Amino acid sequence: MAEHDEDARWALPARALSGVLAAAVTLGVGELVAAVIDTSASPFFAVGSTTVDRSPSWAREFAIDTFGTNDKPALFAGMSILIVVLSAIAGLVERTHRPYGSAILLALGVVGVYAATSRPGASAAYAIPTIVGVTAGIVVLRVLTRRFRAIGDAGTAGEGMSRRRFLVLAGTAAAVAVAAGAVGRHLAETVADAVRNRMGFVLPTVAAADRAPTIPPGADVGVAGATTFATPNDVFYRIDTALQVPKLTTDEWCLRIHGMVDREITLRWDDLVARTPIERAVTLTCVSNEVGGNLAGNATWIGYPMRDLLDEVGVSADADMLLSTSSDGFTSGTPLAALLDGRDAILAVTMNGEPLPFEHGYPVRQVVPGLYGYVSATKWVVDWEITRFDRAQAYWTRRGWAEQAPIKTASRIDVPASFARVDAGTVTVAGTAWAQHRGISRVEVRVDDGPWRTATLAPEYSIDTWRQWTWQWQASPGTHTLQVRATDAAGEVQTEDRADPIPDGATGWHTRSVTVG
Ligand SMILES: Nc1nc2c(c(=O)[nH]1)N[C@H]1C(S)=C(S)[C@@H](COP(=O)(O)O)O[C@H]1N2
Ligand SMILES: [Mo]
Repeated sequence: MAEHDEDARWALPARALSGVLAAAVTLGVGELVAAVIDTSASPFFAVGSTTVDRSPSWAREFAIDTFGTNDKPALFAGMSILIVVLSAIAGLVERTHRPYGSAILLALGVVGVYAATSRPGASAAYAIPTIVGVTAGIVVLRVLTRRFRAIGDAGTAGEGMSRRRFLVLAGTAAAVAVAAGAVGRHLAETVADAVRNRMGFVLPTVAAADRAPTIPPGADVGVAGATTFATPNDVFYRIDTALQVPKLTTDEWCLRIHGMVDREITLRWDDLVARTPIERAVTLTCVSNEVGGNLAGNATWIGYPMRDLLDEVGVSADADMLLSTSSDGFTSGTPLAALLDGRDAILAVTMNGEPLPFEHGYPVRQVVPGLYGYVSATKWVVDWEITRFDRAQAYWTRRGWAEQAPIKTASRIDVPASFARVDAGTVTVAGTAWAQHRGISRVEVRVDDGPWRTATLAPEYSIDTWRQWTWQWQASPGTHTLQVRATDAAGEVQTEDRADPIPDGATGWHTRSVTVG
């Protein structure tokens, strides 16, 4: 009897583990099969992507506020915890109420199939990775949850399994899950073709007159911790809805231009690079950037003017929107007026002297000075529909964000750092300010609500880029509050009124507390 109790105690964790292993096999096998069919058919990533796409705006705001650019790892962690809990329950239930544990796995499979087959560009085949994965998972669950043989019964053949046999089977299931998952992820991630294609990318030659001006040494204020004028690619902020970065080759890429145009065309890579490129530095900003936040970056891009293409297809006078779509189904709605008013809106193919990183849109993305990214900066862009704002809605507009979203004037204190302690005397305060496509004409700093003092501006590079500034502060001991505000080139002072990022960008003055000791 004692032996029997001991066995039962051991059985519960073993049952829960069986469920978790069954789920792991489901996901691992699903990953492997998806690598063969299409990486976006992966059950795990399909459910994740669908969650991202279907989540309400407040959930997105909460995720970005709480996790910043770690919002994806946070989503994956949340999904993993949920899967572990549900599958452990499936393991426990399968032993006592067979086949309800299998039914839980099956239900998760239905969610996976639904998510996979509703991905952009999905076919019925997108269901296969989940179906194969769930089938394998249910087999594992049934095998591992067979009855244990009571201790001392070792001699009786056919009556349940021994602990040793369970451990061997469980170990095998774990190994299969890990191996299938690792191979699947590896195949998906390298996506060898696209990586090779990007490595062989030939940078376009830009005529001397179309090159970006050289960055003057003064554009960087040379203060440790201050924002650099040029943002290196590896630290450039990344915001998108893609859980798996699209990996297109230049051969696969094409841009279909259709809708309210005289001539529909499909532009292939060779057609694009036969055009005349220009090179420009442009500062991108995300509408989700909070006051004082760092969802902005400045790069030098080479690309092909969007206006030339629009002129070529002949845009109808009634149209007012360019609805651009990425290969993974994201859309943005850009006012045609902004694309035709002479600003340097381009289909960019390079970023800071290298082919676009995959994360930033390889092989082709839009860069439009003066507009927040969600209404203009479509990465992996493959489709342009010329339409009207009263006929079409883009991804974030459907989720409560504004149709029109010019970048608001903003300024930020970078140095001293948040809650820094500095020595009394002369303290260098430094930061950045932006008002893309209008330009920054002044930055002012004040201490403890005192009078505004004019900061020293770095030379203006262009109205489409941010402008760094410094201010020498005669700091007295104590805790002080620093505040900054910028004025754009039209003389409009940055508003003090606090607004949230949603629906069209945060406002308010950046404030920082500093202890002088
Ligand atoms: N395909 C695609 N393009 C996209 C997005 C996206 O989710 N998918 N996000 C946009 C948003 S909200 C911003 S702020 C910019 C960010 O560009 P970056 O990641 O290169 O900094 O990309 C834009 N382009
Ligand atoms: Mo954004």
